Amino acid sequence: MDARAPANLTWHEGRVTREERWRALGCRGGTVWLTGLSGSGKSTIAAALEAELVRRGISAYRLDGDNIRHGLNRDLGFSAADRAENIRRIAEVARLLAEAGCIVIASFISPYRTDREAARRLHAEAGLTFIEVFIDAPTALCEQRDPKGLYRKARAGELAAFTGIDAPYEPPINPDLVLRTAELPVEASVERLLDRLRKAGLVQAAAP
Ligand code: ADX
Repeated sequence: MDARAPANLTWHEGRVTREERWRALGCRGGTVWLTGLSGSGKSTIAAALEAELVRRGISAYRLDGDNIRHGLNRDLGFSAADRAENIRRIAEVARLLAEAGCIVIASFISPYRTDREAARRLHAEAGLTFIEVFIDAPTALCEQRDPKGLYRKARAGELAAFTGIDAPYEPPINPDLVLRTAELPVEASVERLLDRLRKAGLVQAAAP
């Protein structure tokens, strides 16, 4: 039982164990967490990996920064506290989807180590795989790409607390995988992710 759980609530066990669920559905859940600057390539890689997994008949689902902030997290901004709450909620959702048997592909700047570590811990406590992937691209390159024009706005002083300009990004110290998108085409990144997923036992060795 979680020591922080509110009083007067009872956890209800279902009739199906995780193993029974996964065996019956032919799936294995887990979370791939992509972290990196805006414009580093997280969303592109996430979409490509999702498409490849689904093509193979694997239940995969993307959780993406901009999308989640349209709905579930529309009440949150970009202060350190709001970013922490953003990541906390997403980690909880990822854990639920992973438990249900999905390979969750979470792509969020997630600039703070402590927030990412909390997401990892949440999965570890539940015995679920969590793979942290650093989407590594130099700030200068992200700024040059500037797919949404946000670096330009930040430089012009029209957007405050923009990651990489006037808000911090803390790179992972010991990520499970690093993808340097300045050098690596998207397909090669997907191959490396598939390798990592195979190693973790979430994807079968042979492609169908
Ligand atoms: S996080 O820092 O809380 O993990 P998240 O990944 O959800 O960020 O959202 C990042 C997206 O929000 C960016 O891709 C960008 O489109 C948009 N955005 C708007 N304002 C900011 C800002 N100040 N810093 C970073 N991203 C911002």
